Amino acid sequence: QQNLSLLSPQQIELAKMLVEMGQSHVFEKWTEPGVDDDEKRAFFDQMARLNASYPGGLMSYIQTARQLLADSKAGKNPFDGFTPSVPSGEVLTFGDDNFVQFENIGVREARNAAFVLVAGGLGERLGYNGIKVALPAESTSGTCFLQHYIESILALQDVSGEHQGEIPLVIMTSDDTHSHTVELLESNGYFGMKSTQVKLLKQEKVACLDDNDARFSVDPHNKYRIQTKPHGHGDVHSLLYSSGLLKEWHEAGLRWVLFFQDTNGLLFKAIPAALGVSASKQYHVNSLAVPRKAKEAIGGIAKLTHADGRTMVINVEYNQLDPLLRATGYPDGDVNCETGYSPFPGNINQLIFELGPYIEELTKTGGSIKEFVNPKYKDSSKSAFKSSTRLECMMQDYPKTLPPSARVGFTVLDTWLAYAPVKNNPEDAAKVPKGNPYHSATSGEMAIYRANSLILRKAGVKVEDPVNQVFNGQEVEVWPLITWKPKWALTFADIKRKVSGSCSISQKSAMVIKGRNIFLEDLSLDGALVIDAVEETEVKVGGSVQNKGWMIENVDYKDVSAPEEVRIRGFRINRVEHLEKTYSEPGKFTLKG
Ligand code: UGB
Repeated sequence: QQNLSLLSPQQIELAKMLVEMGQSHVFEKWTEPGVDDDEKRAFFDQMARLNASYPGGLMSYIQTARQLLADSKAGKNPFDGFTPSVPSGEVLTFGDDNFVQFENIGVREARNAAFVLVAGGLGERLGYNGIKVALPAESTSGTCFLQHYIESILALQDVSGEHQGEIPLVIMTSDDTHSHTVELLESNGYFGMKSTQVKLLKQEKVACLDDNDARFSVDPHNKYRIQTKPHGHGDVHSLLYSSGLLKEWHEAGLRWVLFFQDTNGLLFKAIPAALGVSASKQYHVNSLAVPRKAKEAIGGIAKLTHADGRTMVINVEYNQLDPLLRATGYPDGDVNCETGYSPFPGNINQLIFELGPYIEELTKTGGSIKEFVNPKYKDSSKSAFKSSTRLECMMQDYPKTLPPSARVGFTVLDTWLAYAPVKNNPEDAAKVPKGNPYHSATSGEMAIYRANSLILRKAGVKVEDPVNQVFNGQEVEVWPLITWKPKWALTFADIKRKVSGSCSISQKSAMVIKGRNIFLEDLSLDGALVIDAVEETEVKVGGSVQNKGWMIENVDYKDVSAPEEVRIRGFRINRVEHLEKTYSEPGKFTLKG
């Protein structure tokens, strides 16, 4: 009964489709024709966007939702007929010959790679008010995650000084993160990357559903809008496909696409070796993994074998692994084995795909990924929801549609080397069961110092043992505060080239290395040292550097006088005394403490 002349033929089609698909309630409270016309037009704009951004359009969204909601109501197990077992993959140990060999291959392969950062998530668990990629990964240099990622990619691009073209970076954003991400990049000159090298792809949200018939939820604040929520990181595949970038990369001769998440300050220490594994084993899909504590909130990688003989190696989300195990002959569910870890490696959701087979698959699927729905029911009749729900999808579910011939593998790396995300707020982190990782801003930062200390130890530096300290209710190891720019060292071989003689670093020390050609030789550090040099300059740092150094001071997360970035990690660095040297002239220099 609305004034149809207001609508374009496409909008009339959309309206008809909505009515036919059982959505006439969305028009129920509309005013008479001629009133609120702008709002009504805006409603159709929203519908057109939702229709265009979902593979197959809204009709397909509603049909899939009905099916998945019916399965959920019936308690259908998404893994029905499948039995899990522990898959075999490549297990690496940092610094051994195997690891070094893979790093060597991987670091050379990186120039054939494109990187894709999924950063559309709001990070509700962390509760930080800004975007997560803008958070400092560590406080010695204040480098934020996005800067660290970009500098790591640039360092990979420059390996051995051969400028072999640019490594593309795609960032998937959402309405929640897009404008802040653009602002962060633009106000920092893209952190040294060319602006044309970075592409942003914004994911759209999907319609929320009120009931098992998949009726759209009308926004309680505006009767001319449908409520929407994020669809999950799985959107990255259809967005990449429809952007045309995959084809462009393929034509440019690229071979790998690496997907990674927003807040893992260790990731790039694992990338070269994992990429080396992909190249050597010719994996179409390679998931990076770490040993996983049973019930830890990361997915487990499992081999699933169907009664009909089909098998796949796939991530099983943490909330599904325990019930699946219980239903298939493991009455204790997800428990640690004699190693103290779950036998299923933990998915850290850093994925390496071979581009050719990836394009081939997406040409068939358009990039749509198997979805799931997770309604919170009011009662056991499962006929009504506590709040609206929506379909979701995960990027690691990509292998679910692959044929059995696809080479799907994984690479397990030491947790201390590869994985320290910042996901949990201080209060929740403090409640994490003892022995399980906090995944907080506190633990994320301390993990960087620990990894750098352990890497230097492995290269022969005597790094003193850490002390235990409590920040925001979380007990962590405090190692010397050691950081370096990715261009200083990407691989263990780089570290070994840059460190020689007899070096030692005391626990209360801090060391920040910013320049590329800085060599530590017979250095004994007991204090704080910050050193930078321009590209053409070589600096040998040695002797005994001793000063009062930097102190770590506790900050309570409830102390609103401190900036949020500081509060959530529970400490700040008080720079009492340090030796800071910047070499801005070309040449060879020696710094003797
Ligand atoms: N993200 C998006 O870009 N868009 C979205 O709509 C949602 C998220 P979370 P999650 O590493 O510990 C994943 O929320 O989804 C981005 C794996 O599924 O941090 O709970 C977001 O910005 C799980 O198997 O994680 O769990 C972020 O960069 C396990 O590996 C990324 O997606 C777990 O991560 C992940 O989003 C983990």
